[in-house]
Amino acid sequence: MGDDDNIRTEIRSLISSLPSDADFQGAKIYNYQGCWYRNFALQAVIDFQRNFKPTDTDIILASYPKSGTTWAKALTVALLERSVGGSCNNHPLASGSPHMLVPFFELDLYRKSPEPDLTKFPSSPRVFSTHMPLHTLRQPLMNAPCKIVYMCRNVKDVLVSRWHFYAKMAKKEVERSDLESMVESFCRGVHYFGPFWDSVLSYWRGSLEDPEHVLFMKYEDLKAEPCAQVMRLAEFLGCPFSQEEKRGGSVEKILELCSFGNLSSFDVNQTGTHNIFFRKGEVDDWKNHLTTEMQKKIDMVIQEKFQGSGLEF
Ligand code: PAP
Repeated sequence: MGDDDNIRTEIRSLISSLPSDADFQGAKIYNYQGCWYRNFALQAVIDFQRNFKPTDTDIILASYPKSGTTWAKALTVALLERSVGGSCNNHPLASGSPHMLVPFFELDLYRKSPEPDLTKFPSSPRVFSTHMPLHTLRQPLMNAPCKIVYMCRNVKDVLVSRWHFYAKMAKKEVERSDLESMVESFCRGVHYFGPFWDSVLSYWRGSLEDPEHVLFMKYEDLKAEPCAQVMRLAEFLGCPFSQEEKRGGSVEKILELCSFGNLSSFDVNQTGTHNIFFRKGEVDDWKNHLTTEMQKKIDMVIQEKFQGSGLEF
């Protein structure tokens, strides 16, 4: 089925008025509110904006793709469900992948239906995810006091992760020419859910303006100081660890439950795609793949776009 087949006439005419370009694979992408989307995701974004009704306790996990979304989803589910007990085998994460437990607005819920039934949502509080930039969420959230967590990752690792992911999806070996095209489209700012810097900066500024409702996290920090970062996340979500839990090793248990090795070993293949979200899970793997020329190009763009923001990679 082609990208256009499920797009309603009304949305088609709206989309046709938007700036368009092609991503690194040559697929058509459209710029809506400063962000690039394929048309099926854009239809879902518009339906989400029109129809989503927030509740005060909603949690939204946001990220640019390949920044640690799966990990953030698992950690959030594990933090909220920690009364379920210590055994890994009877935990919701053992029978449902993080992506099934925490659906994306634009890639799952509103992609399937313009008005999905959210009354039977599996978790309470409801936990959603998105790759949309913060300004696109503002209008539908209507100042509801939702908690928004943004996971950010070094863009060079993001690019390498995406390159491998793309090859896995296309069921082929990684090809250098694809990586070159990705770096090119990244530096132009013309890529799915990009520009990267607009995604990151929207949430970075949001977190500075409203730290009670927007938490900015880094994949690298989670790797370097996992306990401190998980406690920070729990605090932000309003479910801090008690002293007794800390003494009992609850933080470490959650980290173990959500570790790369553990999550990737769960047999949760209902969607058949669980394993494509796990590759290496390391920091600085880009050093094994990017040429010096690619690195320099990316560094120049990053320096220019993040200058003065206070954010460092
Ligand atoms: P998504 O945006 O498509 O949902 P996302 O989960 O953000 O994907 O990114 C996948 C990356 O997170 C992979 O990185 P890599 O290609 O560099 O290896 C994946 O390995 C990594 N990842 C997934 N789960 C974990 C985890 N529990 N701990 C650390 N890294 C993880």
